[in-house]
Amino acid sequence: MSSEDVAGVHDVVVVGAGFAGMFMLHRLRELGFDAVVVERAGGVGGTWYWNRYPGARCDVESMQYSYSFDPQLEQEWEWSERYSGQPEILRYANHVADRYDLRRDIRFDTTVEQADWDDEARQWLLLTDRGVYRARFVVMATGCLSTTNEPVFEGAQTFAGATYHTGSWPHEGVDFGGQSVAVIGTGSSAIQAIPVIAEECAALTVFQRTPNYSVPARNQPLDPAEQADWKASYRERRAEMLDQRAAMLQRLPDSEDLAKEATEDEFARRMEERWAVGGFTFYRGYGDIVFDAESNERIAAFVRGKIADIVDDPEVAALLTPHNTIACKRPCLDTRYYETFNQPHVRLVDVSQTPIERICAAGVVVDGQEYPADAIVYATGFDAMTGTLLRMNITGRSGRRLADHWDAGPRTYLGLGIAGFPNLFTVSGPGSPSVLTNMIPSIEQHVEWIGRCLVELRERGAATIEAEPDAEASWVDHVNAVADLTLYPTCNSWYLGANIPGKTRVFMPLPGFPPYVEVCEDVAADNYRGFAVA
Ligand code: NA7
Repeated sequence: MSSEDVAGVHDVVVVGAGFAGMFMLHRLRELGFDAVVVERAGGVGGTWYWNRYPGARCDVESMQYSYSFDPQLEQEWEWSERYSGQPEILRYANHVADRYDLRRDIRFDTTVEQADWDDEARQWLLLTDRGVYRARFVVMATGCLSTTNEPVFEGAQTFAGATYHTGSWPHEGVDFGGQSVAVIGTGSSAIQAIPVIAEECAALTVFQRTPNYSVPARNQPLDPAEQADWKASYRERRAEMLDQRAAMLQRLPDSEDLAKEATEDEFARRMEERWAVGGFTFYRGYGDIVFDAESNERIAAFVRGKIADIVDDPEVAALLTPHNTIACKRPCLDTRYYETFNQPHVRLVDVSQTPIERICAAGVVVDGQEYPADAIVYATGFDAMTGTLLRMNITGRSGRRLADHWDAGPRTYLGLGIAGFPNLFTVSGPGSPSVLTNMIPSIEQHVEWIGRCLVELRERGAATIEAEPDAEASWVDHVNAVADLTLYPTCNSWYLGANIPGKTRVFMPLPGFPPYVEVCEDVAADNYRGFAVA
């Protein structure tokens, strides 16, 4: 089928068959809509389909990183570890696809190349590499981290060995046995991958531009009694999760205490306890970590002390030690990350002052020195939150391009709708809590909201819904104002788009899940306030 052929006309086309797209399809079917999903991959799972790098694992605990929409699914599925690895999460995604017979309405290996609003027909026209789809509504379930960031290094094409990106890892896996491997980047993907690659390869060279704080995940097999305990009270625990600012429960209670006010003893005791428990609970020992620079620095200093304790060579420890705000970039969890640098075959190269100069046939060149490699792993992250949407060449009313509308950073109403782009919904879009939360509950909340909205439109006989420009402008102001209350905008994170050269710096997600949900509910109850319905 060519890109010109009409592939289908539907009520709704959902783009993406990750956790958002799969649940959206299931819900739309239940609500009586004719929907299809188009998906560029050959299978379901979204981020878990692509990110198959060694050590890939979810940082949210398994009992919470799972769907809640079907209590039977929740009860029947058995997780094996505290945090699930990528293969297990992908098995879960495939199980969901089979269980709800989703595949018959998913068009795999289909990439959206353009999406145009047809004002006359009041329909979207989606041009894919496998034909044209027409639909009254489009739901972009395209994920926040689905377009890889591939920095251009001079000479990269001349490299004689194999290259990989953590975000699009070969399905058959990679055998690094006996090889000399270069890893570029030290974000959360690299922090997970480095210890595992180091176990396999003969020599590992890590090129670090910015050191990162990381806390032990303390992954372990999931205790069957703990799993049974969760299952016995899943409803209550899910409700409790939704009351948390990141839509997840921690192993130790969140505290609202101020770190700067704690005594030395109390501070050390609490931090040690949380370091030992591991996971994001570490970041919740004090309520002001992302609000108060002095408190933040105290917690950062604790982690710096841990790095100094773990890493044998003081020079390497110093290089691995971050000095920026902790938890300002996406917090990392690890399994023996800092320890890996004590191994004799692992070398750390600082590229903060002298960037990677070029890549040559034999390896990576920094400051005139050549570091030989048989393989290069780019762990260089993603064009987060907006990259995938912008790549789809979306045009709205009067041919306005999304790229122009978002010229000064993403603009949305509630992270769900965009002014001038009728009948287009974004799941976990910029301006919603998305990446600052446990993604699955956030996805479920958006999917439920969109589903209810479509039913409402159908009942009213309305053909379009569109964010009003004023509502969108106030929402953008609101997101900025909330972000400005925190320390988040102070560092070069992908939350801000700072990792992509030339990308406008705007803090994209909205901190705080429960107040956000309240606003969404309120908007719906108030006749979809801020949306024009016609
Ligand atoms: P991240 O967190 O964006 O990390 C990318 C890393 O790559 C980071 O250390 C970057 O350094 C580094 N990088 C990027 N470009 C370059 C160049 N040109 N030279 C050297 N180093 C470079 O991506 P991840 O995949 O680790 O994690 C993304 C999210 O996926 C994660 O937060 C989870 O939510 C799941 P920098 O810090 O920019 O100096």
